[in-house]
Amino acid sequence: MKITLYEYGPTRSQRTRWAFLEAGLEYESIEGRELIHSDEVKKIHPLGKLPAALFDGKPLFESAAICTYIADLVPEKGLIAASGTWERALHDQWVAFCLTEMEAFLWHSARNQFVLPEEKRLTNVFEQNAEAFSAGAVGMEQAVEDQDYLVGNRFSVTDIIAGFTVNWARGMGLLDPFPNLQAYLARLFERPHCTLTQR
Ligand SMILES: N[C@@H](CCC(=O)N[C@@H](CS)C(=O)NCC(=O)O)C(=O)O
Repeated sequence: MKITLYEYGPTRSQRTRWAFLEAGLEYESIEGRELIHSDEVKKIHPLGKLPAALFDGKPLFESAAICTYIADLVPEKGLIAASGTWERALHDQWVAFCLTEMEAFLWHSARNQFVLPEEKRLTNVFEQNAEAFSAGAVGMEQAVEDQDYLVGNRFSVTDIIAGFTVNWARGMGLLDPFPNLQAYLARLFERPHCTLTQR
């Protein structure tokens, strides 16, 4: 299969790169900040965002969807449970929870800090977003209290997706109340293929 990944280092592309490395799949990397909103990427992602991928010419966007598909391509690597199993349901649960109850609030703060043009930025969203993130993080904190990883107590693609969010929160100083998430992140950083950065 010919795989092309449009990516840019410090972004959610970290998830897809990490998933490819764990899967042991070769891919062509097209990298650069200038790809964001480019005509080339808009052919794949309706909003021209990164990451975006082509699998044998077929477009796929959303980092979680790309990572999940990568994991499904290599069942022998044990990065994800089969469709229809309880563990797969837990993968879907944690991905949806992570993106909607945690990462969405980090992203909304980022948009109002540096993504949107200055004149469009709101100045009073940060406290509310931090509180909403923390409410979600309590749920994930409990999940990794008595297990090392989110699904079936073994590393999976779910941890790649969630780990990026948890690391983002660490960078924003939001992890202090969550010792279990700090330990979880430390475990993820120990993995040889981990692409998360200590920014
Ligand atoms: N939910 C998407 C988010 C993609 C996204 O927002 N990517 C950022 C880089 S991390 C981007 O391209 N931003 C440009 C923009 O917001 O217009 C995913 O996880 O892939």
